[in-house]
Amino acid sequence: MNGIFDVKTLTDGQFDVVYNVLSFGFACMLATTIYLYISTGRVLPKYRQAITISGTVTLIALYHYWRIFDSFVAAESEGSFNEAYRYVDWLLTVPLLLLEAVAVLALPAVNRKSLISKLVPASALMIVLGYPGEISDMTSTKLIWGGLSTIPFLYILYVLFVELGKSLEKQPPEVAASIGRLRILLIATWGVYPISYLLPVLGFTGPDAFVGRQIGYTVADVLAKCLFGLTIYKIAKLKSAQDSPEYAKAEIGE
Ligand code: RET
Repeated sequence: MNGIFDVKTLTDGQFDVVYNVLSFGFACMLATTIYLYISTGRVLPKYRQAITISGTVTLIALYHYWRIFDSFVAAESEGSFNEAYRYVDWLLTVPLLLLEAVAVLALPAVNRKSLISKLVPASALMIVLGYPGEISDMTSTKLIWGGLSTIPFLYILYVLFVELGKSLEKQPPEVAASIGRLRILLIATWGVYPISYLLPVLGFTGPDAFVGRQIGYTVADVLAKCLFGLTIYKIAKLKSAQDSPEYAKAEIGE
């Protein structure tokens, strides 16, 4: 049944849970997009791109949650629910999330380009390799593609923790602490995706695995996109205040 889950097999209670979770995801993306876009002017110009990218990530997700929600509701009568929207969403938003994290650091161009040239292709590869396993009902297929997708996943973590760690030493302590928290947030939320993916392998079957996966992916999306974007905004404000006393006085009152 190739990536298509038959929604008619859900109980009414399960249907409502997924319905509400998807609706919650949509509301979070909508609110965060508006908030981030109207806040771009509240940081110094060199940090604005990071905020704009963060708002664009939630805007792309807003569109996809609307499509996912629509497809889920339509599937109540037609049956089939397609998981491809999520993977298209991730294919666009995961590289952008990494770009926004690199952009807010305002690193020298060589460091920035080197990080981007590693992180962006690796993140796209991670999503593309995960998809064949996501849409398969066979445990072996899920494990093989999941395993392949884990290689770029681990590589991304290596780049973020080892290579980025070196440039953290050059940041002021308060900023370095915020960036440290950003990385913890990233690993804690990104880790939810492979766990949700593995639910069918871990013994959850049919509708239970479907409901668990929708909750896991949606909650992780809200944390990885909205909370992450808002943390980027906080870092941009901190760095703006460090860079400019006038800004600090006007924005933070210090
Ligand atoms: C897959 C397949 C199984 C193995 C791994 C995966 C990792 C997925 C990740 C997704 C992150 C998505 C984000 C979306 C938010 O915008 C593809 C589930 C490792 C890490 C951050």
